Amino acid sequence: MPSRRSFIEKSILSAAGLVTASRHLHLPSFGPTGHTDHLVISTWDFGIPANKSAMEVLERGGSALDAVEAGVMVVEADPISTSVGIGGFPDAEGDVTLDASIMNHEGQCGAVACLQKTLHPIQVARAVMERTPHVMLVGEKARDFAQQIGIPKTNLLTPNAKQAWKAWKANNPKWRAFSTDISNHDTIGMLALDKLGNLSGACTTSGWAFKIPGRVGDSPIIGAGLYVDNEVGAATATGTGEEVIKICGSFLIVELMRQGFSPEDACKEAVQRIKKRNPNNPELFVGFLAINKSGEHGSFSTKTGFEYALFKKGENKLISGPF
Ligand code: SD4
Repeated sequence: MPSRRSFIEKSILSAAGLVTASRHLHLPSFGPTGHTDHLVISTWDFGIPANKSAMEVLERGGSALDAVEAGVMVVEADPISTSVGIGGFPDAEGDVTLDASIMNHEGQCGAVACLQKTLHPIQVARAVMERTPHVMLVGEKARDFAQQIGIPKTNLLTPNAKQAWKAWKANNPKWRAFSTDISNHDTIGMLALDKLGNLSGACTTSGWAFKIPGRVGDSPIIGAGLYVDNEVGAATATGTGEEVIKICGSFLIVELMRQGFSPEDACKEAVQRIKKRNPNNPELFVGFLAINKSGEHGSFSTKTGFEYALFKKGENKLISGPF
């Protein structure tokens, strides 16, 4: 039985004859309980161990929110990853600064930006959501807040990252030649659907390698790097955050799914908008990942090379996304 709201939305859609939306109209198949199996999906190959941790939470009946937090924390704590948490490449002055956001099925959200010396920025983002009336804390004051809630300081600059920064600095004394190459853009964005059919998402990164100090990307910006609407679906982004912010990428994708786009078609439309704005930049990388309320998933990226990890029905696999 459709709700009054969805009936009205569909009627308006047909009455208006919205060609674009109806061309993509996609009716998700719901299981007997109103949703399909629980699942977790996340960007890049480090999504595999992250999904594993998140799925353990979902399997024991935990919430999607707890799952995404536990999942991304695996990558935040991994010093090998040079684009998330400890081991992340620093800014142009050699400081590792982190951006993170989290959003739950009630539309509650929290974020931190330009946060230093904190092993798990996602925990601070969640605390902003749950323990303050605010959505985002930034910089030194975000670190003060982390201290107040008992999160100790951690040095995040590993010897490997320091060496990479020194090598970069030797060739870029005036912070000029920033690269948008795919190699320094590897945020983890994770979306989960739990056994109750609720959605949540998390996104965490050290951002653009050797960025201008103070730069904040899309990952902590709700609607850009992450968005969740429990009636519709969820989306997250990786890649050049400036371009994601300009089109409100994740919010756009969720709104397109609301109009009937499949997750993949919604991601593709977002990518096409970015491509249209950047006709002369074939190297620009942005990738989107989305799931809808019935657990269907999809991705799309501006160029080849994007992969994501999907854990569903006992199988945790890496998928090459379309571009
Ligand atoms: C940013 N989108 O800061 C983030 C980081 C990234 O893959 O590079 N993601 O722009």
